[in-house]
Parts: sequence; structure tokens; C-alpha cells
Amino acid sequence: MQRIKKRSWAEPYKIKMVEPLRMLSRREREQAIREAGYNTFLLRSEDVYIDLLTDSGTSAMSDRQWAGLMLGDEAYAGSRNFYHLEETVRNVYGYKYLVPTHQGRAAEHLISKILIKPGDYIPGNMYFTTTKLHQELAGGKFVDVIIDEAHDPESEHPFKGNVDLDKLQALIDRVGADKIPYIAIATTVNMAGGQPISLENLRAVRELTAKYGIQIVHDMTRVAENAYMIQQNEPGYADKTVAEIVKEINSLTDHATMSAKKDALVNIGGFLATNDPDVFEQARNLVVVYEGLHTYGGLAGRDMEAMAIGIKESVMDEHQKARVGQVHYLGKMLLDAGIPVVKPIGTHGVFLDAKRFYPHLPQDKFPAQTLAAELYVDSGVRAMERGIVSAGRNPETGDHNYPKLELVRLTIPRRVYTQAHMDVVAESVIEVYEQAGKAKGLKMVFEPKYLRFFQARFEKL
Ligand code: P70
Repeated sequence: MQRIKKRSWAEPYKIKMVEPLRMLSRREREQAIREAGYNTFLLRSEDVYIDLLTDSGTSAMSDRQWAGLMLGDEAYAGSRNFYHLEETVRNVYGYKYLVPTHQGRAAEHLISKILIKPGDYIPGNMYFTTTKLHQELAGGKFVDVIIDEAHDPESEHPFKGNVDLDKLQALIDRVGADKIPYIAIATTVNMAGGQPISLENLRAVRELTAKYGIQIVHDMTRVAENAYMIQQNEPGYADKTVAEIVKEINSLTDHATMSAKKDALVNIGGFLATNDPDVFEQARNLVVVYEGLHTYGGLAGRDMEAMAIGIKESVMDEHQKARVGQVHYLGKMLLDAGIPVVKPIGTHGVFLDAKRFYPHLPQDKFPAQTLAAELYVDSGVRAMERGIVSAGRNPETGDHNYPKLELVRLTIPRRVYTQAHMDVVAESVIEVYEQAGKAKGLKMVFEPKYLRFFQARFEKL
């Protein structure tokens, strides 16, 4: 066993089908990003060489998942694939009741509507864009209770997803437990750089919240990746499997929202899961208003089948070792080259620290947005802004939110790119870093009301 553990992170699969990529010239890329308003969300994917915009819905399915598509039972009601998915969610994740949704934010919509009353406060281990928006649309106010280290890109804390129990207690003392229906706990924390929460911390959160009757809603979008980090770094878990740790995490929570487009290795899908029969009943009712019947929730039968199979594959130790191993391979190359990145390296991507990349650019010149555009021009690598544009505006004052973290995310799809692709990405980031002094920043010329980062447009300064 020892000998195998020391081997490289090499993939536990081989490639059966390939998708050719197109490489534009630098001049063509300059034109493409200008036409896209310097927003990588607005590029055509055909114009992208290595697409690290997101790990969401971009992973490669296995031959078994593709075979599962052919077993789709496209009945309007009671599809057999729903029952397979329900059984899988019970067996692998341990939640009793399942309501499928077309993706994660639809589950966030349902649980926010069910649990939040206007004027409520929702603490969380850092915000996520869609999660926070649905909390606000339901009349709630998000309060960040993550540990301070999570906001410091240089802190090497191994569990930057942890909740600061003093911050949580202070919120309870300030507003009263009856104004806090639940705490939102994400595994791993996307906006912090893909950082895990420890089981020790989650257990302490469970204890504190139980005292006050506060529930836990688990954003389990990347729970298996979080479990892998616990196996690697939390004392006492080295001999537990990823599957066992996933179950232990889930057992400490009441409800879960899932974007199956990440961990669960599908191109579309999600769900709300709960152990509470009343919440289940309400969600089953609401889902027919917004998504579709409660046995498909906006998905085709074949999508649910692929998801059920993907969930089982996602908790295999060798899968996570290669998945996280590849992300860390890229991270180490950038660290070794002295590139400012969020430390420690997270599980779903490497996050460039745009504030240190462009120390001469103030945050309202959108350094991360600028960096993502420059990277695309240099090599056709598409990344995602995760800074001031993503943070939106304060709904009360109308000002930009100025997040401490101004990041560019190089997100790695699962089972898609090779080690050589990672080398090209590192070469390009290093090249752009060498030219950093020349960057002048951007100004925003179009700003949508909701989730502005998706469609905002910019011009060069
Ligand atoms: C990403 C994607 C989705 C996501 C997530 C966590 C921790 C919920 C969701 C929503 C897609 C995305 C979403 C908003 C802005 C940019 C990108 N994250 N919780 O790329 O799930 O997309 O299925 O509705 O990461 O990180 P869904």
C-alpha cells in the first residue's frame, strides 16, 4: 500500500475520444476579447484554446455515464432514473429525501424560499454569488463568519473554509437565534480559493448551532474534494476513505444543495436533499412551480442516470487523488515560479492574486478582470474573474463591494486536460506576469442588475 501511495497522481483512466481545439492568432484573440467587452464570460468557446473558466458542467463523463444516457427513462412521472438517483443520494451521501433540480442555484432558490423570512440573517463560511443572491431575494441578509485567514491569500491555514465560532456566537448574541434560520456551510469554499472545512470545525459548528436550534444547510457542490483534503491533512482521517468522510460530513448537516455539475461529473443537474420531512414536502411542492415535476425537477431521465453514476465515481479515492493532484501540479509550477497565488492550493483550481500581480492597479480599475483578459490574449487560456466585479454592489448603499480577495481563477475541469496543457497554462501565466507593469486596467461600460459579472462589459483604460 505504502508504495502505491507514493506514486504520481496519474489518471486512473485512459482517453477514448478526443475533441479537437482551435488556436487563434494573437491578433484574432485581441479582437475577440475586445468584442467580448473584456469579459471572458462573453467569449465564444470556439475562440478558446484551454478553457479554465469553470469546472462546472465541463468535466468529461465516463463510458459508464455515457452508457447511462441510453438508459434514460423519459417518462414525465416516476422515471426509473429518479429512483436510481434517490437511492444513490441516500447510500452515498446519506440524505433521506431528494428533490432534483436543473442545477445548484435552483436548489438554493427553493431552500431560501422555504427557510428564510424577511429580516432574517444567514451566516455562512464566505459568500457564494448565487447562494447569497437567493438569500437576499428571499429577504435575508448574508453575514460572513469564515475565519480571517480565508481572506488572506498568503495564509497557509490548511482549513481556510473553517467557521470562526466567535463570529457566529457574536451574530447570535447581536440579532438573536430566532432571526437565524440556518447557517450555510460550503464544502469546499469556492470564493476563498477552493478551501476545505475540517470535520473538527464542522462538529463544533453543529454543537453550537444545535444549542440554539439553528439548522445547517450544506452546499455540497464539492464535498468529495473537501473530503479528500480532510483525508490528506486532518489528523485521524488518513485511513478513512473519501466515501466515508463524505458521509460523515453530510451527517452533521440538515439539508443540502448540490450543483452536480462539479463533483458529480455531469454536464447538467443538481438537487436539494434534506432529512426533514416537512422541508421535503414544501420543496416537492415548490419545485413543480419553478422546475418541473418532483421526479425530474427540470432534468431529463438520462441526466439523472448520468448523475447517479457520476456521484458514485466522485467518491472514489483514486479519482480524487488524480483530480486534486492535477490542480496541485499546476499550483506548484506557479508557486515555484514566484507567481502570486492563493495558498494553500485549493481543490478545483489555482487562484491568481491579482492585487499582488498588478500592485499598481487600484481595485476599481478591475485588476482581476484585466488579468483574465490579458491571459486570454497571451495564450487563449480562459480564466474567470473572482474579485470586485463578482462581489457586486451593496444593496443598501449602492457602492461596489470591495472584497479583500481580488482573484483570477484557473479552474480545472475534471478528466479533461493533460499535464502538457497545465504546462502551457503555467508558461502563459509566467509570461503575463513578466509584462504586468504594462497593464492599465479597465472601466465598466455596461452593468446588469443581477450577478453582473456574467454580462458586464468593459473598455481598456
Ligand atoms: C463556478 C460555478 C456554481 C456554484 C458553486 C457553489 C459553491 C453553488 C453554485 C451554483 C458556476 C458559476 C456560478 C456563479 C458564478 C460563476 C460561476 N459555481 N455553490 O464556476 O450552482 O451553477 O449549478 O447553479 O460553485 O464556480 P449552479
